[in-house]
Amino acid sequence: MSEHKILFTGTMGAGKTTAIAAISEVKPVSTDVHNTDTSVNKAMTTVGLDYGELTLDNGEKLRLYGTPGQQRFDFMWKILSRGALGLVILIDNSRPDPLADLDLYLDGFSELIAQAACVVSVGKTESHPLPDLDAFAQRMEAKGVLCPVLAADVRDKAQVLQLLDLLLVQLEFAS
Ligand SMILES: Nc1nc2c(ncn2[C@@H]2O[C@H](COP(=O)(O)OP(=O)(O)O)[C@@H](O)[C@H]2O)c(=O)[nH]1
Ligand SMILES: [Mg+2]
Repeated sequence: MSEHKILFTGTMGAGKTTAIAAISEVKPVSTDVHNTDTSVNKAMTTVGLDYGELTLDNGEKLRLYGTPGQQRFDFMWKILSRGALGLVILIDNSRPDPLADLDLYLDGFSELIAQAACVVSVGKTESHPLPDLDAFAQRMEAKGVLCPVLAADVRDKAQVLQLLDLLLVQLEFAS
């Protein structure tokens, strides 16, 4: 049985913990600790890792990691990226500058994105439709990055599975 590592990244509150919990077949591990960053309206935040597992129909096991969101932990992004097959970038569209958030992760994970599959998932679009998907696509195009971008609500298991499908299709595991 083969195993593959998939990363979920994004700002605090973008939905890394939610997404992994939605699809993990084991009780997810989350190192959420008390948030001392008062600029973020969220009781808990992830300074470490999320971890979950999902077995695909073909028997392959996905190890799902949520990265720390904050740039000051970008040294961990590199460590986590080793051997990863795919990256899901979660965008919180209710934040002040979601396109700048995208840039942060495109740059921070540029090596992984060049070698592996990626997908950009824009969340909270029901209340915050802008920037629209075109704007994200254009931002990537400007950087020469080609990742599918779609709106998704990671509270919904089916939508998180769809994100994984989009990664796996790029890796041609879907066949
Ligand atoms: N309304 C709405 N809430 C969302 C959506 N996606 C995620 N959330 C919520 O946003 C929060 C994300 O928190 P969490 O998963 O802890 O984010 P993390 O810091 O990236 O791990 C949760 O309260 C989710 O229920 C969405 O598309 N719409
Ligand atoms: Mg979290």
